[in-house]
Amino acid sequence: MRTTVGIIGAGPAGLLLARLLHVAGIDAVVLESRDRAYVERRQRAGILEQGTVDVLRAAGAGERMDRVGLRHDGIELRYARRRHRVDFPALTGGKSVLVYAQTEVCKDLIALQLEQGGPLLFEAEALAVEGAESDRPRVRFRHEGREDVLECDYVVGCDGFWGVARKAVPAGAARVFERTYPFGWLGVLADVPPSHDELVYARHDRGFALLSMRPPSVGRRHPSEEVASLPVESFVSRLYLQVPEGTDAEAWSDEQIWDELERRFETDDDWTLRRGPITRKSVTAMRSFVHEPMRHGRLFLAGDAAHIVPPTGAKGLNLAVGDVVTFARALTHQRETGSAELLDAYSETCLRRVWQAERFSYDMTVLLHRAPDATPFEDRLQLARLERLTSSRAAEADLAEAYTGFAFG
Ligand code: RFL
Ligand code: PHB
Repeated sequence: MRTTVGIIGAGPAGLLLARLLHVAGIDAVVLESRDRAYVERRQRAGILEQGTVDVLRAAGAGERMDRVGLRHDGIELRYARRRHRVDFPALTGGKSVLVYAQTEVCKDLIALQLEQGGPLLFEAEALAVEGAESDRPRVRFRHEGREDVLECDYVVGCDGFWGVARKAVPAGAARVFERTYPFGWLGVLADVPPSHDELVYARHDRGFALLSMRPPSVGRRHPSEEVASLPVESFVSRLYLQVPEGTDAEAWSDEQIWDELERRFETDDDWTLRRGPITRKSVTAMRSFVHEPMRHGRLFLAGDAAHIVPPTGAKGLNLAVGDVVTFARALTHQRETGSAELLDAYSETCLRRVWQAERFSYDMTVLLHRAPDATPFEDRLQLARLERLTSSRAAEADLAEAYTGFAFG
C-alpha cells in the first residue's frame, strides 16, 4: 500500500487530519487499532473552543454540531459554598465555547470519511514507524490477521499517549517534560438533565468536582427536518469527582457518588443536584506531558501522541485540532509553493500553543484540586487565588481568554 500521508490513529486528531487533507486534495490512509463502535463510544472531551468549531464547520463537518451543540457563555466557579459566574463574552470581546462531545465529533468525521474520503481501516494496528529519517517512511501494521506495510511521503502519529509513533524518535533526539498528579477523576454519565445550565467547577475541602453535560443522541438531519437547537433539558449529566490516584471506579456505589457530589457542590442558596441512573463510570489518571520536538524527519506527532494536559482546562481535544490544522496548512503550502518552511516550523508553531495550554491546565488543576498532602497554608492560598479571580476583572479575563482558546499558530 502507498499513500501521501499515513495517519496512525482515528481519534479526533487523525480523523480531522484525514478530512482536512481530503478537502485539500491530498490523499491519506488512516490506520486505527480499535473497531468503529469502540472509537465512537469512548467518553472523553466535552468542550470545543470557537477556533475548533470554525475548523470543523469549514471542513464540512459542522451540520450536526451546529444543530446539537450548545453555546456556553460562561462557567461557574464554586468554592466555600459560594457561586461565581465567569462571563466569557463580556471578558473576551465576545468569545464563547460549544458543548459538543468528542464522541459526536468522531462520529461525524468517521461518517464523512467513509462516505467521501480515502481509506480508513479499523482494527488495523500500527506496529512500528520505520525510516522516519528517509524520504519514504513506512508504517508496519497488522490488519485482518496479516502484516502489511504502508509506504508514505509523510507519517503523522495521531495515536494518542499510548501509541507507537513516538517510539520511532530516538531518545537522543527528544526531550520529555512530565508531571503526574496524586489524584484522578472518577467520571460518570447519568441519565438526568444537568443540574445547571453551564459547567460548574467546584473547589471543596473534600476535593474537586465538575458538573458538565452531554447532548442527547441525535442522528444526522433529514433534509426536510426543521433546524432547531435543542434545549438544555434534553441533555444528560456528565459529572466528575476528584479521587485518589489508582481508585477503582467499581469501588464507588452510585449512591456514594451522588452523596459525594452533593457535598462538594453545596451552596448557601437553594441550588440542588438532580440525581438519576448512572449509565457509565470510569477513572482517568491526570498527567501533564510534552514531547519535544513534535517532528522527527518525516514523522510528525499530533494531539495526545505529543502532549497531554490534565482535563481541568478542557484543552486536550482543542490542542489536537490545532496541531492537525498546522500540519495540513504546512503540507498544502509546500505543495503549492515548493517551500518546506511551514513544515520545518511545525514543531515550534505547535509547541507555543501547547505550552500555553499546559500552563493553563496546570494552573486550573492546582487551583481547584486538593492534594492529599496539602498544608493549611496551601489551602489558604487556593482560597486567596479564588478570591482574586472573583474580585479582579483582570484576573478573571485571563482565565476567560485561556478557557475560550488561544489562536492556532
Ligand atoms: P486519542 O483520542 O487518544 O486517539 C488516538 C487513537 O489512536 C488509536 N491508536 C492506534 N491506532 C493504530 N495503531 C496503533 N498502534 C494505535 N495506538 C493507538 C487509538 O485507538 C485512538 O483511536 O488522541 P487524539 O486524536 O490526539 O485526541 C486527543 C483527545 O482525545 C484528548 O486530548 C481529549 O479527550 C482530552 N480531554 C478533553 N479535551 C478537551 O479539549 N476538552 C475537554 O473537555 C476534555 N475533557 C479529556 C476530557 C480527556 C479525558 N480523559 C478520559 C483523558 C475529559 C476526560 C475525562
Ligand atoms: C467534559 O464535559 O467531559 C469536560 C468538560 C470540561 C472539562 C473537562 C471535561 O474541563
